[in-house]
Amino acid sequence: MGTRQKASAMSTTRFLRPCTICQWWFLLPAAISAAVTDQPNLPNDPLLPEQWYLFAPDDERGGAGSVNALEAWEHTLPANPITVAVLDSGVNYKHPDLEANVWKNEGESENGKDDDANGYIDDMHGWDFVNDDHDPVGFPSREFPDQFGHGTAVAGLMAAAADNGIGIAGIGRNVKIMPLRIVGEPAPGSKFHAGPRTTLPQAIRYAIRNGARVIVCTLLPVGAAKGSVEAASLEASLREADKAGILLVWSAGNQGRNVDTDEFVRFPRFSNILIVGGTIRDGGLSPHMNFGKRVGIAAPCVDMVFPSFDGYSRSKGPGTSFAAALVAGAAATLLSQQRHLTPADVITRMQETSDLAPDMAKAIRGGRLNMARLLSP
Ligand SMILES: [Ca+2]
Ligand SMILES: [Ca+2]
Ligand SMILES: [Ca+2]
Repeated sequence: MGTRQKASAMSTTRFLRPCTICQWWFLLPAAISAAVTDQPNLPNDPLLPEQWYLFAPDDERGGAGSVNALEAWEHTLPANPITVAVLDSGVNYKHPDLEANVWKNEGESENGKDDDANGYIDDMHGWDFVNDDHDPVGFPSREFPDQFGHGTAVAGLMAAAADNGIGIAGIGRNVKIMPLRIVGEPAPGSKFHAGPRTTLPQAIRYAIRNGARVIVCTLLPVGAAKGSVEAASLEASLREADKAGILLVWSAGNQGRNVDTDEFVRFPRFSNILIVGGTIRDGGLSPHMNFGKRVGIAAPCVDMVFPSFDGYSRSKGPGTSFAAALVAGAAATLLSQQRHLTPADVITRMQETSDLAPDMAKAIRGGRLNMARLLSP
């Protein structure tokens, strides 16, 4: 990163730092072919065999740290979808593996008018709060290579279409993605550019007022001065989300530090917020990921394959963004089956059904996500 670019990045992200999930993503051709197992009931997505965390712990494709989504899906009935707002760098909602599961604003049509009078013109599929426009797709950016496709990865791990013969299977069932772009550079030629201090509370309010039951956010709140307008605005929006009964899934971050201390005291404290840590393939916590008693649960955060801006990418991680995406997908699946659950209920249920690896109880509050047990009748 050059000096000018660095300065620009600093100025827009001092309040929120992008999780560094992506060292750099290895871009793969759009059409990846892989051997698909002919096991009955297994979704036909060609990259599924690489999604190790979906398999049973005793399956050689899975391992001790997997969350057994395959078994969870057997217990999951088709249901009206739960909308999850993805507050991130944008989502390529036209990606062929995502488009079937993107939220659509039924009250809106593309005509230059705010048909549903929600304050946003032509917000068919969410909103770009960075550019203040109706297209939250984000865009590939040379200045922000680490944000390239970040939101698309999170959305895909959570809710890519399963059993559609392409790419991966998202972990969630009955889940819709609401793309809300809150961080990144302005589009070329755009005059408007808002930073995360502004966009985060706006996006939280949009999610609340447009039907999301879950919000997933993978950016760390660091450094909003206490008593500042920005801090007050965020606090007010978070209180509103808590009152509205919306589960907020927040990644713990990737600094290897204790979130109960120092700068992380700014992690908001509301009962609807679930902070997610990261585990590795053997099921233990990743030593590189943040921990602490405020971390409510952990989930796999390594060796991922996911939709990218124009195809699929792989990352070894580690990154709690991955883990947060998996937890948000599992939580939304649970809510689709038991719609009356409050965020606190969901958090308790996830913790009670989680698995404890050795020494995990000392480091975080919950254990590792066990999706099969979470969804078992
Ligand atoms: Ca509208
Ligand atoms: Ca319209
Ligand atoms: Ca797929």
